[in-house]
Amino acid sequence: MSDKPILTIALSKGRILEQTLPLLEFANLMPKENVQTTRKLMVDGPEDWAGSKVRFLIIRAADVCTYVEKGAADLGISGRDLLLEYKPHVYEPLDLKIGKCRLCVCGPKDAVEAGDALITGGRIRVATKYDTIAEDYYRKQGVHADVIHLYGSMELAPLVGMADKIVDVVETGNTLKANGLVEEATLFDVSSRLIANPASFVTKKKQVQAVIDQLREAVKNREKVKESE
Ligand code: PRT
Ligand code: MG
Repeated sequence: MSDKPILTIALSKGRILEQTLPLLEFANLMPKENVQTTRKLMVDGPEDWAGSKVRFLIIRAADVCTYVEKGAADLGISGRDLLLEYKPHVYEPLDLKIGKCRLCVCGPKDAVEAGDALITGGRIRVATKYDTIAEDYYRKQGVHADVIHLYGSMELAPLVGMADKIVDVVETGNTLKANGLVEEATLFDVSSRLIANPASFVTKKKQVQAVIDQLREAVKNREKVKESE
């Protein structure tokens, strides 16, 4: 039996996994199996990485901050959108500069272009999975947001008259356009962040710092390659 400490890293399955893997590869931190196809939720990584045995958790993007906050994972990769919404007690030592998008308030093209804010009696119906961000945004304008919590495809809600606006992330803008919506306001720029459990930062300082350093180099390398393209 190996008595090496285990370093657990939570990865978001879904759209940012594909951009995460080249960074892990550069850092020699690769999962032993293809995490894009395996049905396993826990996958082994290198047996000896900075004195630790590494393992990966492959979980829903919105759950990564929970695993890291609770200490079930030492490190994780999460979109800034989710960190701003859930405000987990974690450190955020590195911007990985992947999964770039922006968190926006969007509405029906005709209403936005006509300057109609769609506020009725100081209230507005907002479809989103970012409940707190949406409520805060409208509260600051003296408007009460009746939040309709959805898990995806927010763009449909105004189309069927269920909501006046949506608060969601936008990347190319193609989904908005295809559904007759436009951006009304940009709230935050988003990219994926490396996050760390505060206790792991102390108890596994050497390994956690090594991951930060190696991934920082991987990000720098990726930016350099992109510039030269
Ligand atoms: O999809 P699932 O329900 O499993 O989980 P999830 O939506 O939480 O995860 P996933 O993998 O879809 O997104 C994970 C993270 O990727 C998000 O938290 C963001 O930080 C980041 N990201 C980057 C995006 C996008 N770009 C993006 N374009 N997340 C979602 N989208 C969606 C958006 O919701 C909208 O429906 O893509 C659509 C808009 O794309 P465009 O290109 O048409 O503008
Ligand atoms: Mg999604």
